Amino acid sequence: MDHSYGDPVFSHIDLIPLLTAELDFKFMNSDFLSGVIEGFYGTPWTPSERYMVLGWMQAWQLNTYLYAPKDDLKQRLLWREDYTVEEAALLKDLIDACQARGIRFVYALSPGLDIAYARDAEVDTLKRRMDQVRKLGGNHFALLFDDIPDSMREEDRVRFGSFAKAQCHVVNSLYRWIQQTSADDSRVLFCPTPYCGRMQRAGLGGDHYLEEIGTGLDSGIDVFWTGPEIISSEISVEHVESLSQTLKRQPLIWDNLHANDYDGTRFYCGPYSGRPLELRGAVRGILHNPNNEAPLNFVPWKTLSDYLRAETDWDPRVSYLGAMKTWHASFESAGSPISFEDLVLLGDCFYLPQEEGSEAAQLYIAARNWLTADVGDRQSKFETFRPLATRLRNVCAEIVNLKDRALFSALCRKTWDLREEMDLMLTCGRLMEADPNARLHSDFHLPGTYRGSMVDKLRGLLDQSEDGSFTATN
Ligand code: GDL
Repeated sequence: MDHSYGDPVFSHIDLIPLLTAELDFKFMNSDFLSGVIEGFYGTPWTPSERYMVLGWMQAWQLNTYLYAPKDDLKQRLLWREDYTVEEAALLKDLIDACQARGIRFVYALSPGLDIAYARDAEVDTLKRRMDQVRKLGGNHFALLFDDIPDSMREEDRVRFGSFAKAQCHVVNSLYRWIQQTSADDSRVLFCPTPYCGRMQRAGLGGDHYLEEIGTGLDSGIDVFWTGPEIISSEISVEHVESLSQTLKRQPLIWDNLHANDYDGTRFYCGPYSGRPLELRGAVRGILHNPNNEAPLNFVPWKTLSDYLRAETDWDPRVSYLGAMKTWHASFESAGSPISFEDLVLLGDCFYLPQEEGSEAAQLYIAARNWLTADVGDRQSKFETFRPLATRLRNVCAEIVNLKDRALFSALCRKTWDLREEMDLMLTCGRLMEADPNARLHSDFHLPGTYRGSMVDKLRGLLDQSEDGSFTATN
């Protein structure tokens, strides 16, 4: 299941006393689920990363951790296989660590890739798998049916007639069994096959899938939903209210706002945003599936916690700057110091999937104004761009000197690309400065090594326009 277990590493935890206050807010009580889903594709977190995450969660009163790494083989592909003794011991440590911090541990299984819903033995297998986790101390479970084949086996069709009914049968059977045999407060969470508005409109899972879930799934089971999209820049109250009618319960938000598993070159450290405060009253909870790189989630979770605690006013940018201020303490460099202002400039370049922070937006406009200017204006436009670009270049370069090597590892591949672009642009600017008609070239950006990947080449063949459609490039 996982890698080496060392002692818990509490890096950054010395920051926590600054952040912990006596908190007792409505959306932080334990019925309202708030917290973290380890639910991304890619390498699962290491034990020490998980301890760090749990420490932050405890400090920020996020009450639920959902164990669902897509690439723990026994969570998904090999869901029928028990954990070995060694793996079980690691899981027990994690469950204990959650309990010690007052965090609800939820264990997820994703059997949807190949489960035969009609076979009772499959339900028994799921019970056996859950029982192993229960013996380790876990008593909350999730059954996830996201990202699975949208076709049914003949035997399932004959017995149930629809995907939704087949899934209700399996999940209800497990729910009843858990209710009879577990602690009173055990929660069961369910992720439907269509789990966002776009999938619902596309009819994923078959006709009336969500209606059948609404009527067929026991009302005590929570249903996940990611919003209008898989990665939703906004989730409105109206959107979830209309869904609640269909589901006959309020949804539980699976929030992918900061997930970056779909693009290894990016990460998101912008604030939790695009969700009005009123959303909290319209859902059963908000669980956040974050950046793969655990250390990069400091600002996302701190701002999520601020959002959950906010009473009447909520300004994501203010929350972001406050969280960045605290995170800045982790950017101690063995080389030249990194200023708070430069960290914000860097953070603004890795803000949110559909949005740059204001300083990055300003830098982009300055770059565009310079490169599209008439020859006569170019120099003055370059003078606006140059100081910003130089600061950004230097802070990217300084990342290699971070004393916090876990933070360095998490950042270095992402900041490398940005530094390369700044280097190239500054080189071009200098050449143009000397001669407006100079041939632009750089000895460090040569064909093949720079932008030479197969992916880059393929990207060059299709242009995407703003409405999302593609056309072949000429
Ligand atoms: C998804 C996956 C999730 C993944 C995310 C971002 C859900 C319910 N499932 O669709 O595991 O990390 O997109 O790529 O969101």
